[in-house]
Amino acid sequence: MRATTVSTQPIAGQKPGTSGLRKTTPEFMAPHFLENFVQSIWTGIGGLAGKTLILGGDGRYFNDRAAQVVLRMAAASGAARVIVGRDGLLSTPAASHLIRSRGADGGVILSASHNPGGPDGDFGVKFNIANGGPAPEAVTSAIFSASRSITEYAIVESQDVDLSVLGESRLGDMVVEVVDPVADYAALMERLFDFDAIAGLFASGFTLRFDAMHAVTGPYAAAILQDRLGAAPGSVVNATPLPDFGGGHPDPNPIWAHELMAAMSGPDAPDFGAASDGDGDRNMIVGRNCYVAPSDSLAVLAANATLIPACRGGLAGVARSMPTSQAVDRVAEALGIACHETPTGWKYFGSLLDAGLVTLCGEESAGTGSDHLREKDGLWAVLFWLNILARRRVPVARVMADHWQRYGRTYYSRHDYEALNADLANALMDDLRARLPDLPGTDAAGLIVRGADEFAYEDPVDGSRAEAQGLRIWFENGARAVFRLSGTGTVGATLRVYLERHDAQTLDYETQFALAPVIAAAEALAGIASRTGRTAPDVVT
Ligand code: VG1
Ligand code: CO
Repeated sequence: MRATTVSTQPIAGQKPGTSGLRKTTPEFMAPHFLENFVQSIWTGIGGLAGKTLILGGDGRYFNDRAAQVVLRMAAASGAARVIVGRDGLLSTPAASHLIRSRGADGGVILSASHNPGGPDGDFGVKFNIANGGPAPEAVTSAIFSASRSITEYAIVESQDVDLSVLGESRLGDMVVEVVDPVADYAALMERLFDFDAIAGLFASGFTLRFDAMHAVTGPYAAAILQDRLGAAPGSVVNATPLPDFGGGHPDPNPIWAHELMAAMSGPDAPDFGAASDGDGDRNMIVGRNCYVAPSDSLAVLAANATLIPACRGGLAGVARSMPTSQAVDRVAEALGIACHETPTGWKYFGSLLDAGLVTLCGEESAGTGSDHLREKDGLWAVLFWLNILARRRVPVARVMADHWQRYGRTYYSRHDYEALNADLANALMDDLRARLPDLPGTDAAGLIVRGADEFAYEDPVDGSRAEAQGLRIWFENGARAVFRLSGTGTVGATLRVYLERHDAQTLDYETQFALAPVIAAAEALAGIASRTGRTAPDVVT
């Protein structure tokens, strides 16, 4: 088989963001775009000769074509073996697990995660390293710099590899091994959780609705929740991955998973509801008439961790991204364990997990995970909750009420302003950043500012530093507002405003009401409405 060298030139904008490179699908499908980026990955990791890679994606539009390109380019660059999920599918956590369990050198995940898919949607490529986790900053910058000086890429000429049949074939000298995307992952889940207890819960009549949002978790959830654990057939809805996610937005939050939210309200609602995102690493948890905020979910998992077999011996420590609420800090304090605060994005948890410093970690954006692999893991979080409920045998609402009773309630919300003019958004951040030193002691719509800074992080394991990770403002009543620009969008800029306030007395406020003073203070400080003309956020979670 002949490897062809194709001349190309650098294409601007191939800088990986919070989680891989994301662009609109047409941009990714433009001539040489994907090929340039894939070749830049190979260069950025020091070549592919003799290496083994994992490959899979979330099934979105262009997943199938892109998988064939990656295979042909891996063969041309001398990879020894690529292990691919059947039909080119793998959830992000399943890919992370396979990298680890098969001792691979890394993996390519074809996904733009929670971004919509389809010919007019988004596409993305992520590269994970040998520990199973997202490539750290040093690797993504090497990839980016390779993309800026690329002159050619190598690709073999061949027919498409048939990815619908399990087993091995060859592409030139490279072995292509097609594996069941679910099997290894399901076996891992069975080792971490008490499947007998969860099966007993379902046998007792406990009802579930898992909304796969037409994304990659459908086959995983059906196999594990229905086939192995005995949830009633039909408990997993929207279970078939579709190239455009059925026209939906595969982002598990009350806005985009409104169908699930509606199904979970009222006396006849199922006992437990959950949803996941495009690539299966996020989770939304909702009980009957009871939405669980992601930051609270992380805190509840930490507080109840010893109920699952994998954590029977306790937690080494926990970690959360900086904008995530401090609910889990309160649990860590009570448990006498460390709570690490990292920048947004799963790549920052990897070294802490590798070093055994933390067992659980999570983000406010519906991501939770543990040391079982190196990505956040949607279905894992669902099973964790089910294991807790199987042991405690109380409704979700009661778990939350008990938790708040003990730790107080950390009211929390994120307000997103999407598709802003990028210059305008940058100017808003620049101006606020410049004013940070003068803010302490000033009054912001009635709240006195106690402190303000720009978050920077030094990794305690490898000493690497990440600067400019969000503007933090604390108020005298203990409330906090954080301002950050998203690193996953594909159009303009998205401003995220993270709002938080702890209350030990009143536990049943409506969230936006409880946060009203902090929302007003954030507006007074940043002038979002006057600068952007937006009077309300596009998405409130
Ligand atoms: C967002 C979330 C972040 C998450 C990232 C990837 O990033 O805020 O917490 O890790 O998406 O999630 P940003 O930069 O847009 O705020 V996923 O499931 O889309 O890969
Ligand atoms: Co995701």
